[in-house]
Amino acid sequence: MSIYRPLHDGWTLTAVPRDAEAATAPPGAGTAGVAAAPSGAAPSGAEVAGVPAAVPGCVHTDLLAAGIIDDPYLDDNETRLTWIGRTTWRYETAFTWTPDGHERTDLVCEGLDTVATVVLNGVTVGVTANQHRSYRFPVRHLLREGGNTLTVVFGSAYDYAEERRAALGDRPGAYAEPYQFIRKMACNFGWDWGPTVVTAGIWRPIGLESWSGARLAEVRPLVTLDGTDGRVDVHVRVERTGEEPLALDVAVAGAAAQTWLAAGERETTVTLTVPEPDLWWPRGYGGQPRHDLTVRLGDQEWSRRIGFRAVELDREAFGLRINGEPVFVRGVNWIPDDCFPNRVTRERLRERLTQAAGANVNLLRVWGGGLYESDDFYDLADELGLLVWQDFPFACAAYPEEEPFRSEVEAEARENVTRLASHPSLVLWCGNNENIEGHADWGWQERLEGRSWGAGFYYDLLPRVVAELDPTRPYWPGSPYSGAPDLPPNDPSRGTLHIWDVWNREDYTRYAAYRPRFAAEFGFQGPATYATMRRAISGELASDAPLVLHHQKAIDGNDKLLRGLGEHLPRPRDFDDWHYLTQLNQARAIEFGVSRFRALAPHCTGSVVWQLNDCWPVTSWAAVDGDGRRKPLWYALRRVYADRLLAVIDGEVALVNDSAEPWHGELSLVRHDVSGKVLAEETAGVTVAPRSVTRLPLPAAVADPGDPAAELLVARLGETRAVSFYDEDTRVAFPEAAWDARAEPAGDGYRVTVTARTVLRELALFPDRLDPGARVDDLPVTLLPGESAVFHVTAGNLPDPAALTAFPVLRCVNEPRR
Ligand code: BMA
Repeated sequence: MSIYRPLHDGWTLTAVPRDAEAATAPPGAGTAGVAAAPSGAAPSGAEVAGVPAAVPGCVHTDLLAAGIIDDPYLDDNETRLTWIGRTTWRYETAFTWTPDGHERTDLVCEGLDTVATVVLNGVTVGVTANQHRSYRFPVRHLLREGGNTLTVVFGSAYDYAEERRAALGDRPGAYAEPYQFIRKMACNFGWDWGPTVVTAGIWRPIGLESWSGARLAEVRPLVTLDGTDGRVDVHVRVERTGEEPLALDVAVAGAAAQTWLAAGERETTVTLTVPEPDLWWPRGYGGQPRHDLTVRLGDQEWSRRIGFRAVELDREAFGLRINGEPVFVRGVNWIPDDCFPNRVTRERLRERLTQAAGANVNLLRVWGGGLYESDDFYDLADELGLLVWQDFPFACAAYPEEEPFRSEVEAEARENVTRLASHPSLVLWCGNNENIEGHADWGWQERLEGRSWGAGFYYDLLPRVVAELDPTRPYWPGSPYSGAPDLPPNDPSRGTLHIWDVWNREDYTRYAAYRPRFAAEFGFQGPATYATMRRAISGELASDAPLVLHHQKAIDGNDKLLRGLGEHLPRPRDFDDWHYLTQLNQARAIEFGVSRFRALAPHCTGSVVWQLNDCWPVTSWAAVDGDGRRKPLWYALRRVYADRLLAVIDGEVALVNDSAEPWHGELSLVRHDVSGKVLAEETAGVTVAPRSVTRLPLPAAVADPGDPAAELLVARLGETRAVSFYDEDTRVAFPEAAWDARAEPAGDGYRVTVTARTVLRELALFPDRLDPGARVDDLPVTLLPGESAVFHVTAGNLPDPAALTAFPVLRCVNEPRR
């Protein structure tokens, strides 16, 4: 019998004054001569003492809850909070304990962020410095009947990292912060979409586990297919205090086996075969059946839901095959959903992953500047059929390979490869984000002067760990990467590609010049939704207002937003224009890129848009903003990642059918003038085979406009419709928009019907302008005269529904000038 008791109550938080640190700080967290002075106005340790603390939690959220700091996500409060990351923090609690008759009691820490000294009743039981690991300390001999005290002292992450940097020599990175010198979520130190909020705290559960005789220490199920049979090799490790034989029972989907561990044995493998199980598939390819796999040792039970499926990676094309079928990846990059990951609940993950699935996404790439995510994350991905590509947590820097990092990296990799082995969604381990590219292309080699940069991790240690512990999953050394260390890593013709010249320098039409095998990152910024900006920023909202600029972390971000409008959209005259047009342009840019990459299948095998989500309210590349609201890009992703895509590309119609059924029907191509008059019409019967792309040249009558500035093309096949113009919007002679609109209560919100009297370019509705809780089902839509659009708005309460049909809620590109 084992007993688990969480220790989540009664914690307090105290800032340890600098002069008291020597006595409490762990080795390596000293301050001697390396730490810069705190840059914010720092309350002294005496000012923050005995504050009630949440466990799991972190210092920032505790101080916020206690009213000691302002919300780091609002205005520019971030700038006044730097001292937190430079302070030593003490968490303490007291608890009573009575001997429970067990031989062993362990203190189990599932996550300590990061430089921690764990002290029980005055005795140090552990000194740790890795947020990505869990720890277990045998403490039975230290526990007292009656009152006990548990203290966890967190040294400053900055002090630790800066000291390591001084000892090992500096290494280049994309940011001036020392994130590569500590095993902690890198983006906590600030990123080009994230604030600098260097956390500390007991960020995952902590508790006491008592047991006798033996304990199930580790279960690592490796699931493969053997022909049409499912096979699972269950690797089990036990920890034991005695030598009596131990019975182990393993069962899944009607198959079961018992095995015995003899005296002295601590590890065994049990193989179960399940004849012809229903297979687990990514969404769009089949169902996600899962089976309970249980492992029993005495009265201890470990159980996870596994899915039978096989993964292969074609290393030339970077093509994923699931159960033998090539899968075109319609992906998004995932960053930590909050700078304070303790706030990311299962409900929030469900909402976010459901948003990904709702945008017709089939893969999430967990980016290397973040975390190995929680069990909930992968469990939800399993359930929703979202494939997961997991980066090891290394990003955008040269990383030292010396101790303690070599041992820490090996330990965290072993733990997480084991922890995540049961999840069918997890299909790829990747060594890092952009570190191989940085080393090859960003001038790092000269600056390194021969110092280690992480190559030993990406080419040796990590692939060894994956091959040993989980040979069922492919490993790829980094992204971008071309398949061999001596090849240029960001070569479009091999492996994975990151495209960043668009956004940084080029017009988005440059996506058309790429023929990637696999586009693993490309993105374009847009501001957060209005309601999110309004919540996060006080005072005037103007694109160049200082507080608005504080929520833009990319170099020259707002200049790039404006430059990116190019000739595609008019110049904004005010904040409302800026907000609408730059959001729209973000959506267009990505729609432009993704439709081209999909049309290149099977030469191109995947597109992973940068990025799905945000960690706070910010102007960024995200489709869903920091408050969880969907930006126009989200709706664009849903269209451009749909199973069936119709796009007019360079004088051709591309018909992408990524479904299991053929797509046939009559393709209609109609050339109109901007008044709606039909100028030419062509039709053709088409059949697009399942999982294939057909490209048809446009017939001359619809390919060549009489006047490119005054005409447009409507292509239609079945339910799918695409409107394209022959010229950029800024050159099209649009009539001034006119429409009839009405809003009426419907269901749990309103139905807004808009009937066009003129062409309406990119008609969109932004109900969050009226009520932060209001959402619209779709946007934008381009209408021809006489056509109608019906928007469904979900909203609690709108005092004046007619506002749904007026500026700035309802807008289009050719709306009347105000
Ligand atoms: C890539 C990513 C991130 C970054 C993004 C936008 O480099 O890997 O590091 O946030 O581009 O610049």
